[in-house]
Amino acid sequence: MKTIAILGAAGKVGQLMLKELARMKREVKVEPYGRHDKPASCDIAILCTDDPVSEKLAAELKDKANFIIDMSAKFRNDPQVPLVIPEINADTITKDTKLIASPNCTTTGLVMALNPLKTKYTLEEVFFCSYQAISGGGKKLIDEFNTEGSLYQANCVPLIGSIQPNGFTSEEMKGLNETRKILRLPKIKVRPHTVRVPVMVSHSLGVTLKTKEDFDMEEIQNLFASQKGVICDGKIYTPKEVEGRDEVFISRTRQDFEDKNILHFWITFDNLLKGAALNGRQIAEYLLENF
Ligand code: 2RA
Repeated sequence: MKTIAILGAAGKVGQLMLKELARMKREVKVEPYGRHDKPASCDIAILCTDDPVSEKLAAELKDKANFIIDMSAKFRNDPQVPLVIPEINADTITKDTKLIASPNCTTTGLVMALNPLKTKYTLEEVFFCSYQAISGGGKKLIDEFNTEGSLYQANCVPLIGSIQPNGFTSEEMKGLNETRKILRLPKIKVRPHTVRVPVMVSHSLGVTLKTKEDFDMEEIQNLFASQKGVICDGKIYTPKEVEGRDEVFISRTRQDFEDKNILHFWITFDNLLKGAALNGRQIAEYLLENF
């Protein structure tokens, strides 16, 4: 039986990953480890750790694990490391791949929506404003939110991650860099704005997309609906309704009233599932099925 080691199993992401691995399509042996444990050899190691610990573990495990899946941001921009959403770019994993990165949650929802449109339209520019759940900030933010007088209660906080020298936040820069890498569109312009809102689970994004060609709205609806892992059925979805669901939900699709090559829509999805643990499990399943 194949063995999957979870590093950082006691943390929030690690706990979610353990729960998610219980949903594996095939039977596997799951071995939970702490962040500083030294695991035995395994088929797949999943690093549910922060950037510095992931860097250390990836080096330590390279001869012990056939594949390493890293859930942190450490390797996402490394050109040698595939950044994978299995429905979109599993083909970037080859037999020589050792390390695979799983993307940022907000980027995941965005690219799941953009990917099917890429086949028919030239995607030029995307603006998004995110409405990100408290749970995305982990235990630390959940505890802060539950403290009397927290800034995050009944409020919107337009700061996620750290401010970079260019004035954007680290979360916003992930939206740019990871979108370009996953979609293999190095020139797409991404205009991000990320905001924390008092919702416990499920991230949402208001998106405006500009393409070279004018949109055919019937085709747009069909393209969204054809993407595996996406639901776009004409209903309006809110974060509360999609908590615990695997799919990315797209609604409020509408063509701009002035420019026919501009499309507006709303995305909402469970940030802890497709935005994190579910994507990790899907990468593991892909590896077990194909290598
Ligand atoms: C957040 N995107 O929601 C982050 C989680 N990695 O804060």
